[in-house]
Amino acid sequence: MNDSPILLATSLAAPLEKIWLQHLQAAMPEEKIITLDQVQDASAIEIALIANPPAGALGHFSNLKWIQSLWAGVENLLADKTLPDIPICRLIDPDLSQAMAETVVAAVMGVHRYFDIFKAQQQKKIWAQLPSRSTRDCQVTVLGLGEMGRVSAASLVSLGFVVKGWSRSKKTLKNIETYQGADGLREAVDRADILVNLLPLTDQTKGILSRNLYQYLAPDACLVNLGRGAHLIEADLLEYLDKSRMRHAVLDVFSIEPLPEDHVFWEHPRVTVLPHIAATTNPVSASSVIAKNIRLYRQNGMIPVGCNRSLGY
Ligand code: NDP
Ligand code: OXD
Repeated sequence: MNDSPILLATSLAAPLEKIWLQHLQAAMPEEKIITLDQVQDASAIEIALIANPPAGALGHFSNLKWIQSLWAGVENLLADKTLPDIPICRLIDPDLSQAMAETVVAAVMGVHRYFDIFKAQQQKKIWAQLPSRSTRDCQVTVLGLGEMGRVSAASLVSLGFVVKGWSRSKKTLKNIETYQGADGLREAVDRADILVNLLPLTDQTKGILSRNLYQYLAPDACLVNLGRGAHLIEADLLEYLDKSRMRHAVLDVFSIEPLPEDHVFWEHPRVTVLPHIAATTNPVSASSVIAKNIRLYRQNGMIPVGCNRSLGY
């Protein structure tokens, strides 16, 4: 048993935090993992595992060396000025990327096969067929080619879609036309039938899903937003949907979550609302990833690559 306990600091409901504690402890029985209320000597703690901990909760852990988030998105953590200036590592878990790819395929296939239209027809008891369209004739553009975007884009390629991808730095990916930087955005989305957002939320990407972008999409295009709610300018999307310049939007993330009961998206005929489930962290696989990270640190002091604070992700 290591002398320095690992801190688990979350704002999860107690039963959920307990589940995490059990899985983490099972994945690394050689470690002692404690929660905030069990800390006796704050100076003994070098590693904190966190999921949106209460603001200021880590301020007095003077010997913290690194922080491991239980989530993939870190925009709230990087915005929290009370966190010490040490590496913050986000969750990189192949199971999470696979879960995301499955959601992307489900959402893209759903609109590609017109399930949105058939659902609307069902509500009016309309029996009307639509001509089938090949995936070869459907262009999907994926914004963000990181842990989530790459696996999702590859899954779409395997189904025959014409896939384009956009990232900050240049990428070479098999059977995917890639574009980068602000200059590459327009070409990446040009005439896309389906636009999938898997970007992190940063100062550069906030509000990116706007009419400035929609104007380049194919007529009747569909949007799949699985990144963050603040990527989306809601008024622009509503205008495009209501004027039938866009056919459908699948939205998993919202500026306010849970989505308020009176929000127009709930009953909008051209919107599918998902309750932020595109890729939910799996405590079993995540604990195994985190245990590996901690063992590497214990063995040779290696800290996993952290987020880049100046880039914001
Ligand atoms: P990564 O950091 O691995 O990838 C981010 C990608 O976005 C990279 O390809 C990066 O480019 C690109 N990017 C970042 N900024 C810009 C920019 N200004 N212009 C162009 N490209 C940019 O993140 P993940 O793939 O792990 O996760 C992405 C996001 O998905 C998370 O931040 C989170 O918001 C969301 N998410 C949502 C979930 C859900 O359930 N809805 C679950 C998990 C994550 P480059 O490769 O050049 O660095
Ligand atoms: C995450 C998420 O960032 O669930 O992990 O959105």
